[in-house]
Amino acid sequence: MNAPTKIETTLKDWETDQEVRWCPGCGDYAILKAVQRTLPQLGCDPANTVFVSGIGCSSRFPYYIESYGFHTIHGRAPAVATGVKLANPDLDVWLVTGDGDGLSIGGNHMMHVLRRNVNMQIMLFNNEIYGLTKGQYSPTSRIGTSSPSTPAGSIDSPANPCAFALGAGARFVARGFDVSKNLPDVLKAAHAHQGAAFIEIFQNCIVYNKDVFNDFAAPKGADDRQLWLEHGEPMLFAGGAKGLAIDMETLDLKVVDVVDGDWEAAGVLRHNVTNRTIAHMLVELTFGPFPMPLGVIYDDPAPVFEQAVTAENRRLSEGKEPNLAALLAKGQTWTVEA
Ligand SMILES: Cc1ncc(C[n+]2csc(CCOP(=O)(O)OP(=O)(O)O)c2C)c(N)n1
Ligand code: SF4
Ligand SMILES: [Mg+2]
Repeated sequence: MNAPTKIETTLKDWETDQEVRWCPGCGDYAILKAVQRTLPQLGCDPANTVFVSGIGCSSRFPYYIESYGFHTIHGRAPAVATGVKLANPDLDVWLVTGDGDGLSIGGNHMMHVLRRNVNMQIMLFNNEIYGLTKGQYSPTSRIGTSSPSTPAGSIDSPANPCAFALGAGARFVARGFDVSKNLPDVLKAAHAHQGAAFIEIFQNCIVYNKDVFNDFAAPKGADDRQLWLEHGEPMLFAGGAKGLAIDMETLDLKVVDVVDGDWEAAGVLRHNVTNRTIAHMLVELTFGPFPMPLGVIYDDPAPVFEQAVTAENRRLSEGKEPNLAALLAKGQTWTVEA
């Protein structure tokens, strides 16, 4: 996050004149609207905002936001976004990527933007497929996913984006999904966080991986299958009839029944966004026996990269006159004879 001044805008101010080229019914539309609705609420200034993406359907995003933007090359949005942030730390930078862009070709770059803690919001649209290139399986595709590149069903063990982010050292990890009414709140929390804020957004690719998130995202039965986390609040779901507690024998999470609303008696945990150990447990939960943890899973700020770089540059250049010619001629030069 960074926004030296807040200004008033409306959703319309963030819309472009570009024709939106996603398939009808694609979850990307809902995410776009959620972002366009949230930016005015945050007081963001289009002149101070930059959206940086890689390649993929999701990465078309910058075309549709009336701000500055870069549609870069496959997997390299983190490198370009880091450059943008270092060149002008006052800019409010949003990175948009897909499960393929961010975790296949760009997995390496994603790791470093997180570990360096460059101050930006990172939205990874996870549709568990390569949408743009016509539906090949991706690093997040489930075992058995049938696709042009896995006609007999995928046998790869899928990557877990939030576990990856935590493992890479991310200080903010959250989850949402395309049509969720809570997505703007997740985006606001990410924006308020100083540092790399990683958000996995489950997104329905209606053409190549239709409704794979319906098990928890469909409105019917959502209450039993979604666990919306809130700092300081008990981890309750199923209308408060169930919750998550620690199993003292296995030291893992377990689902407990809550009788008469007495969640404390049932041992239900109170969510603490700064608890990294519990965050690891939450992102690793198997959906089915457990609900899907959503919202802000982890939020514990640490010093940000660009401030350290700026401070070091200042320290090293203090009292010195810049002299490019001297720098270029300073040793380690040689002449190549023909
Ligand atoms: C260097 C390079 N390799 C491969 C491609 C082909 N390619 C374009 S997008 C893409 C995958 C996109 O998947 P994802 O990031 O999940 O985005 P989605 O389309 O699903 O939103 C691939 C493999 C490319 N454009 N450049
Ligand atoms: S291919 Fe899938 S992800 Fe891409 S625009 Fe179409 S529905 Fe959306
Ligand atoms: Mg994808």
